[in-house]
Amino acid sequence: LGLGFGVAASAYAEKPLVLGFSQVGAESEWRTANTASIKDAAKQAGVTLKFADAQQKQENQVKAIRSFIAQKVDVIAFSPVVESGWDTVLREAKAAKIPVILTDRAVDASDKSLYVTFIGSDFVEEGRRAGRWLLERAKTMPAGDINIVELQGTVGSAPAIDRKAGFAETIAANPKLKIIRSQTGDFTRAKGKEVMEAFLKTDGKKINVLYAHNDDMAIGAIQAIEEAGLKPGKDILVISVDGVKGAFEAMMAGKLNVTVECSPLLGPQLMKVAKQVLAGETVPKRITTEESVFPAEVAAKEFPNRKY
Ligand code: GYE
Repeated sequence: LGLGFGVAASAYAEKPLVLGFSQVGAESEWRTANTASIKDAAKQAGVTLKFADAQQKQENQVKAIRSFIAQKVDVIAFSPVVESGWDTVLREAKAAKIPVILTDRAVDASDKSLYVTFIGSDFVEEGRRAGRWLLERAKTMPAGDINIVELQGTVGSAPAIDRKAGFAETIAANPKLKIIRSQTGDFTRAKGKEVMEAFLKTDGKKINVLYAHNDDMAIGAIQAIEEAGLKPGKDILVISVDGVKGAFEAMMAGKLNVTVECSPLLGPQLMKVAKQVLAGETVPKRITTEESVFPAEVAAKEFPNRKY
């Protein structure tokens, strides 16, 4: 009997998995929902989470990863702020035999053995979805050029590079669609507003469409459009990506025309994969999030179902 208890007790005493997570920052509604998802899922899964916020700086992420290596965590996960420049620190993790999981954003490392898997959205497809919405809408617009301004995400980040590429590739099907200005707003409301103000100052009357790489920049830009005496959603069509609650509110107010969904709720999947990796199971190299598109017409109906 004593032995039986002993076995049970040691099973309970199993050490919880220690996960070091380096987050990009807190730049958007998407990001805060992503952080909440990871923290909640860690608690649910009994994972000990060491969480570091990099304030959108790669050097801070490198420091955090090095400190996770020094602390000998079981698994490291991070959402790389930009795509390039990770080889050295990833090699350090590999040398320390700590598996690395990428979440949300990709790296451009040529050696794919430097990470186990990448969990996140297909950003090129998101850009294409935004483009397809506009191609359809363009059919109902007056003859002549349709001038587009673009607010890009963080320079060098996977979502900015891919959302730009997918959109450009798609709208190329209609030569009337012209991107007249394209600049980064770093995924924040404040910068989205600031850059849109500059666009409006130089090209105000010419602008027919705004394509923003995330909802927060679109929301900032909407404010700039209103302050310039124009109607967002009407005088200037507004397209964005993420599908956060703020975007649904803007759609219900008639100020945003469409948002392409990008789910930040990656926490549960990350915990599951971290456990599988630690148990020595093989996991797919790429785990893609499933998403849809929400035009303003369905916003009121969908709003109560939104989880972020
Ligand atoms: O779209 C944006 C955030 O990497 C997918 O980062 C993420 C992007 C998201 O700041 O709002």
